[in-house]
Formats: sequence, C-alpha cells, structure tokens
Amino acid sequence: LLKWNNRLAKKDSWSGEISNKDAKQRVADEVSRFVKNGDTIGVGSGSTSFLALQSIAERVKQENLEVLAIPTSLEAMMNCSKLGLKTTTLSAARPDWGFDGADEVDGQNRLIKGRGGALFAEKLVMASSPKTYILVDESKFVERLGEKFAVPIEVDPRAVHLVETSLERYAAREVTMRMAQSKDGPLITEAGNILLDVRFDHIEDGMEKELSSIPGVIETGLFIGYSVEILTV
Ligand code: ABF
Repeated sequence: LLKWNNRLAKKDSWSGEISNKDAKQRVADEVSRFVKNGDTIGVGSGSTSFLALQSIAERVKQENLEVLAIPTSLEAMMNCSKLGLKTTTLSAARPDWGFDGADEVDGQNRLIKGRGGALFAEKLVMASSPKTYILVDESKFVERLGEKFAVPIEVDPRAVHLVETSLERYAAREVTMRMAQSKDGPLITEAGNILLDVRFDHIEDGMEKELSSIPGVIETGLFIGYSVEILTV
C-alpha cells in the first residue's frame, strides 16, 4: 500500500548524496558480519548507519535470523520498518551491541556526534550497549577533537540564554542555533528541544559531564569514554 521513494530513503539527510559511498559501504558490510541469531541491536543514524542497516537486513532475510532493532531516531525506525526489521525500545529491551556513525573521531576514540540532530537517543542507546561499533570513513579522523565540527548541544528551548551564558566559562568561541531547513525558525529535535552548535578552543575529557550539568542541557554531542570499537577501511 505504502510506496517509498527510494531516493529519499537512501539519501544522506544533510547533503542529498552519500559522500565516500564505497568506503562507507565496505564498513557497513563488515559490521553486518557480526549479527547473530537472537541479537538485539542498537541502530544508529546517518548515511553510514543506513548502509549498515541495509546489509544487516539482507543477512537477516537470507539466513532467516531473529533480530530486534533499537533505533536511535525516527528516521532509523522508519528505515527498519522499510527493510523488514522488527523494532523494540530501550524501555522494553537492552541492546546486545550497537552500531552508529560519527562526525569526528580522535586518537583516543573520543567522538563528536549529532550532525543529524539525533544525539540524545544515540547517546541513550550507546550508554545502554555493552559495545558500539563506530562506522567511519577516513575523513572522520581528527588530531584534535573539534577541529572540523562544532559540538552540538541539545537544550530545552526555555534555557537557551542560561546555557549560552554558562558556556562563556568554557571558552566557547562561537555558539550558533541550528536552524530548520526552511530557515524560518530553529530546528526542533524529536524530543522537542533546540540545538546549539558550539565551537570550543579546547575539549577536555570532563567537559561532557560538566556541560550536561548546566540546567536545561539535555545532552551533548561529545561521546567520551564509551565502549566503542572504531570500524573503518
Ligand atoms: C549519526 O550520523 C550522527 O551522530 C553523525 O552526526 C552522523 C554521521 O553521518 P554519516 O554516516 O552520514 O557521515 O551517526
């Protein structure tokens, strides 16, 4: 009954195309090999995660595996349905493992995530998983975290000014509110919050916890000290 526009489902949410598609596809195929019958898997967002989800769904279908997915965004949930994968939630199950993409990875496996705006659920799922495979092509590796990307911070709309003022203490170089694609208002996340994209001069390990303790901050795109394994080609 429902027809999907494949171009839409397959596109990269941000640029309209999947950049470095061959490299991302190889990493995606690699992670699909880890799927075992009975697994509950945290499913990340972004284009690399989408390619991985496709490879996983293919294996599940071909080998008739029983697998449950815990999606990290509505987009990932819709893609699971489209690909015939059963989904569950964190309130009903815990992931055995998960996979997700990233915007930056440094030498100590510290990550910046959240360019797609799904960082809150991505962190909930990662923090609930004994292990998360981070699927990245070489363009994501940086010497200094924050070198290319701002750190997204998800904020309750009522706390924008409070958070902005509190950020001065952390030498935030630039704070930008993420706008909706139509540009006529802020982007509203799935949880009804707004996103501040923050450029820092330095990112210290303790900052993830410190920033989260500012009243009104829901979550940050700093992912430091989680049980991750970086998969790349
Ligand atoms: C999600 O997708 C986000 O945390 C990250 O911002 C983005 C990476 O996307 P892609 O795989 O398309 O580069 O993982």
